[in-house]
Amino acid sequence: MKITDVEVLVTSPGRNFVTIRIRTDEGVYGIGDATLNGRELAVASYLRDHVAPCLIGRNPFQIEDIWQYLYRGAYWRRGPVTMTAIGAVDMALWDIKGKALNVPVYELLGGASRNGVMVYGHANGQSVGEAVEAVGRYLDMGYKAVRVQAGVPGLKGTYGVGRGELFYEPAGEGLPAEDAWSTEKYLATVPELFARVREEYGRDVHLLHDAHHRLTPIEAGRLGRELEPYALFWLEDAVPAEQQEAFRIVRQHTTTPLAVGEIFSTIHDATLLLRENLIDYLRMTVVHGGGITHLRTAAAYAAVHHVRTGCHGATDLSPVTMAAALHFDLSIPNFGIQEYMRHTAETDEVFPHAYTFADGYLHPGDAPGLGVDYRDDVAERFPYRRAYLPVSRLEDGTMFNW
Ligand code: EZ4
Ligand code: CO
Repeated sequence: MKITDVEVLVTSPGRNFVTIRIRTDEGVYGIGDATLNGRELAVASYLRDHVAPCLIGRNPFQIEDIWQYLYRGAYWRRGPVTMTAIGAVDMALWDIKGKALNVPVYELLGGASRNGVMVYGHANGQSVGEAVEAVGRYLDMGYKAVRVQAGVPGLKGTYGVGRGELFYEPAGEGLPAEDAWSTEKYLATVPELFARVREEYGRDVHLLHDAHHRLTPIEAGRLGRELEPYALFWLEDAVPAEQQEAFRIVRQHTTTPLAVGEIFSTIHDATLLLRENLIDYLRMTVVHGGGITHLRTAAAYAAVHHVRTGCHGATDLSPVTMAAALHFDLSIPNFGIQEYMRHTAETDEVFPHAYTFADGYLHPGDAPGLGVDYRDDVAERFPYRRAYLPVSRLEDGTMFNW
């Protein structure tokens, strides 16, 4: 089998997605997600202009060799644009192999290790009261785990607080929106939020929270400690993780489990975190972490250090990534939880998929390959629109972390 064509497809069914489709001389094709939120066209160009010409004529069954060729061969290793591009190619190759052999990808990865993949949804509200109510709606839908975020009084545009009920979508058209941030105001609301949620719904639900890279190590230690009575499943992105050593301080001050890694590009972003047991969940995912091939390396390294996975699964990760993550999650021994933000109906129409939700669990389905397709006829109705994630400033105007 030989690769004959590589297409890079850009569509915007409610938000932008970049997709790669790799065709072969035997008629089998595979698709992969190449979406990097707010920087989509950089990856599209990387794939179209630099990667596609090198793939033509190769044997798509040589997934590992092609991964090494793109990683080592670029000379310029790592980085989100490169690793997203490699991730997209890798997904498409696993899809091709599954379809050619007529098995779902999880069978190629060692087979199912569990019946389904526990997912968490995003409950949020402008106020603590609204967020508490939103948790109830997720429990009614069968979720066993819920992430909870509430607006911070006095701040414009808090991370994690959406406009609709199910579709939190931070990216917006036009130039980047500007949010305001105050750590003092934020820290004053979060413990109350979780106290209210536990009071209302009891102990029998996993609760998660995302601090989204906003805290210093000592502030994160304080928040983690104050949340201990509410027994969170995890506190996510407590501090920005460029400096892995910072997690030593957080760890010294709290037993709240810690998750990090949605913006990591390779396992090298997490080696110290894992070696020193500084985290509990690794959030790298297929699209931004170099594909299924590299995520297997990352998960294996994590397993040695008692760390489980908690793959990123926001709306900017397309249904192709969601499917790839589910095949991966189903197969590995140290799966923890999977984030699941539902896509809009338009997105699901562009990407018909075999995965299904029931009783708080997703299952990738048993269609050959990844079980996701791409409908050109629908995609063409939604041309690319420039969009950005927001930026964030302190109340005095200082640029901060979004
Ligand atoms: O901000 O995916 O846990 N989920 C998140 C997401 C990220 C977006 C960025 O593109 O942190 O909401
Ligand atoms: Co996050």
